[in-house]
Amino acid sequence: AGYRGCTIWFTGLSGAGKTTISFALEKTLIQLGLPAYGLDGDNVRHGLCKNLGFSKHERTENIRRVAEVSKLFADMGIISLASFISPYRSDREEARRIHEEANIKFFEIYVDTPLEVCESRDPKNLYKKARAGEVKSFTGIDSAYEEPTNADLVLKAAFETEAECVQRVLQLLYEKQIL
Ligand code: GGZ
Repeated sequence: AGYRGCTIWFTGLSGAGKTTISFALEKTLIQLGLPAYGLDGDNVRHGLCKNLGFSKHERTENIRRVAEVSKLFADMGIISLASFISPYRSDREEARRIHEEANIKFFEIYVDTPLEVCESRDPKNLYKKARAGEVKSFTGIDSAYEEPTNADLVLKAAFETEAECVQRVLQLLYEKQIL
């Protein structure tokens, strides 16, 4: 079967497992001979979006830019894996619209990990800093996260292994005739 470029959009809290799952998926897709590329805060917020912070307005602009770049990757035939908190429903809808307008498939995946679990992981101590008021407007603490209501897939990453999550995304791509 041939492959089709598309965007797989992972949304969820900081520490939910978005990047971990998407990079494992990227590795698997490449092993299958499919071009895939992961975009996330680490490779976008230091470059393309380095002038943006975490206000509502700046997050909206961050998501818009990433959606435009991801669309271009997908248009080149790449399976683009975008992992961003993308806390606002309207921003995610705009990302979807940007793709659909260009006839490019877009799948929203909600990495649904409870705040308590994310906060207990806290690999960068950001939740701790947010609780202490040292980091402001932190998603889940003093900034909103609007849960998806119509995601293409929901991953309960606290209860499913990384490998199971990857398999479920592959299954989705198969059902949607991407693979
Ligand atoms: C949320 C923040 C914040 C604030 C810094 N709120 O776990 P991380 O560290 O590696 O991932 C988070 C990342 C979120 O960037 P995104 O581009 O995905 O956000 S959004 O989609 O809302 O634009 C976190 C870190 O940046 N970080 N400050 N205040 N996350």
